[in-house]
Amino acid sequence: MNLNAGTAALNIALLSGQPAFREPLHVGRPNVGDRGQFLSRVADMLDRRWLTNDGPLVKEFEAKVAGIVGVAHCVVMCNATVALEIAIRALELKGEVLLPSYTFVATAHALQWQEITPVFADVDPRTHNIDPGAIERLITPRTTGILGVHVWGRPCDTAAIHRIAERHGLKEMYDAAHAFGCSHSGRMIGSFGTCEVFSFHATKFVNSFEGGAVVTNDDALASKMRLMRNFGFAGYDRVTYLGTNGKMPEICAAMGLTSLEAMEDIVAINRRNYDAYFQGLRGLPGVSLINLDPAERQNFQYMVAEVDPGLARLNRDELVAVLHADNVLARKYFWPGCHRMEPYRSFQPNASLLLPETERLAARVVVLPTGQDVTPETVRTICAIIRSALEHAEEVRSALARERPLGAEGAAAS
Ligand code: T4K
Repeated sequence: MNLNAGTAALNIALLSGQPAFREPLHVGRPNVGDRGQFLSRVADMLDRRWLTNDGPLVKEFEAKVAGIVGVAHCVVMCNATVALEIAIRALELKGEVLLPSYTFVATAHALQWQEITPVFADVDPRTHNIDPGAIERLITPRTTGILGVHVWGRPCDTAAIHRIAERHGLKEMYDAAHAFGCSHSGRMIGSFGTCEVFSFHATKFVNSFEGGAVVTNDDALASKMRLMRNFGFAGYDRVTYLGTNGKMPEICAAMGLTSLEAMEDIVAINRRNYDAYFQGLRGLPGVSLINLDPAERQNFQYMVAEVDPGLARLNRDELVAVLHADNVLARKYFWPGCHRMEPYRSFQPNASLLLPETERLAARVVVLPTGQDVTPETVRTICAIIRSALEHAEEVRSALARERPLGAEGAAAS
């Protein structure tokens, strides 16, 4: 049991010196499927002596992912960042591409790595996703595409983005790193735009240790990406395209297949925790959890709260510091926004003026632990810490001021 004995609702480590949890509770602790199945796949792989390069486990993983999403092609890669890079190059994006700044920095890096300028559009604060209304005014003659991100697995307004893309002759693709297993208007995410990219990183809903995939219904694009992920080899000694090494090894596909088999169990666990958090934080002024549409399929992988500094008695950073002291390693994704990270910060020093909603959101969001390692009892303790901290806001603030000299970011910045 991870809980420290004698944890009472009013005990928060910042005031008592006694953390609620002995071991750190991480956001993004991997979920692990059936070990027996995984190990037997690995044993078969070793017997076959086929370890990488489009092996049978990779092919099986691709077929299963494509089947779940309902698309013609799934091209798996070593991670989603490389998958984004390959998809961007295969789509022949260049010049400028529109995307949100409120995303993991890999989305922007995948463009900049190819000397394409990421142009950050503001987000809709209700969905945390790129605001179609903000896209159109940023389009210039150099714009070639829109790269939407389904943040937390909640879909972008794909219909509006599609209309804009068509009107301006732009390519449309999505970073669906968070959205495997989620649907939008009854259709699985993965089937929107020309292509979409999933992440199967260890911290994701379905994981293959490291991994990613591009899914598409475009036959020519899929063939091109298969060449690109394998140095451009179209057979022994014949290179027909500029390529890289984006291959997924067989052991990763073994984990991915095992993880796919555990999907329903993990959804059930995440859903149970989601309900427990809603119950635990109900009625708390200034702290709200994001809603997921019950009519759609959800993976419930991210447990996302917003702290309204006008209503809550502590701000987000103060609350994160409280939670860290209790060994709850809540995260401030995606603070401070890509536009405030290098190299974008130097390239576009005034970007924040165009991104007021992104700035506001990045200062409010806190992501809480969920997944197999988190029980409803753990959730109740986390919620009790949050309630207690807000009830004792003045004492918390004094304790934080004693711990951190003015202006220091401390634990909350990590
Ligand atoms: N697009 C979007 C929108 C994304 O969110 C991401 C990745 C990408 C693209 C790129 O996908 P990949 O190229 O990674 O496939 C984590 C993940 O590393 C990253 O994949 C993810 N998004 C992002 C949202 O979160 P970090 O740097 O914040 O955390 P990390 O990986 O150190 O893990 C978080 C915590 O989980 C750790 O503090 C400890 C725990 N952990 C982690 C691992 C890997 C474990 O307990 N065991 C583990 O094996 O980025």
